[in-house]
Amino acid sequence: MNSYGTRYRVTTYGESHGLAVGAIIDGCPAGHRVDFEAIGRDLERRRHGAPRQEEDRIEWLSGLLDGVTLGTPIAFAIRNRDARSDDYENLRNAFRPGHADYTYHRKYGLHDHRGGGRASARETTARVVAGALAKQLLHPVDIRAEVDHLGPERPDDTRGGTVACRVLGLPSGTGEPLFAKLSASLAAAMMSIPSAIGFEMGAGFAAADMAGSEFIDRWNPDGTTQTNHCGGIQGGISNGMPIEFRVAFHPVVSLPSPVECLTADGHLHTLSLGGRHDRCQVLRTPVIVEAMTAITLANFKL
Ligand code: EPS
Repeated sequence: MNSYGTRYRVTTYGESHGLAVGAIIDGCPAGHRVDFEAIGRDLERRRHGAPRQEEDRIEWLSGLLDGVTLGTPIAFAIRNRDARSDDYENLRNAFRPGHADYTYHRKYGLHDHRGGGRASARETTARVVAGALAKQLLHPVDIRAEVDHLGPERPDDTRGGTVACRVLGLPSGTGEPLFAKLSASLAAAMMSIPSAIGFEMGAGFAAADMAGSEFIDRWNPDGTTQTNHCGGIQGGISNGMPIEFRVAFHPVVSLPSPVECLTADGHLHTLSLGGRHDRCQVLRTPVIVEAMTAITLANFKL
């Protein structure tokens, strides 16, 4: 499944070391004048600090006339120009512990070993572009994510962390009861981001240890609440308070030091990994969280 959304449907394509990554966005309404600079700013936030030097220049292929959306599918491509596939030769038939390469191979019988292939963070460039456009459709709703916490820094190692996201100005009534709860939809969107390993709304896991009298968000007469332990969602539907959630990301599993890998024929070999991997990808992740939030909310809005 490479598509996300029904009304604002984003289909991403591309492997880390293929010709390009990109997406087709179907369902973007006609007549929207695209703010290309805002999209460029979000792409730069994602790119900044990446060990691989990609220009991330967007080629718009369809769906626009003079910078205005036509209501037809919007397709774009971002060429991969700095891939060094030879760096991955020793991973053609060997699997890093914890990497998607292994499960892709088990499922399909083959996988693109170059730079993580489809599982690479490179794919998230397409999400950020589609999300930056979705943000514009949601105006004046404001989506802000930032690094909340980082794991300890250790020499020659990677580290994870959490990203906190806040949505301001979302009217009450967004989300559907039961199976398309806004909370459930956001959880699915966040857990689709590479290396996501946890999701919590409002007080989240800490709510399990709170008494009911501590947890409840007491009313103000205008329907706002004095606290926001539920993260702005009651019964799966936004209540008009800020939407607040956090996403935990595990450390990058491509370690800088040699690691024991499993070969396709069942042997363990200690390998030094090539490739250029983030020591802490969490620093580049907030804009991806914002993008997946925007795409989710655009679907509900449309
Ligand atoms: C990645 C490995 C690296 C990262 C890449 C994600 O690629 P390479 O080894 O080909 O240099 O740079 O991320 C990006 C290129 C990007 O734009 O975020 C991986 O293992 O996921």
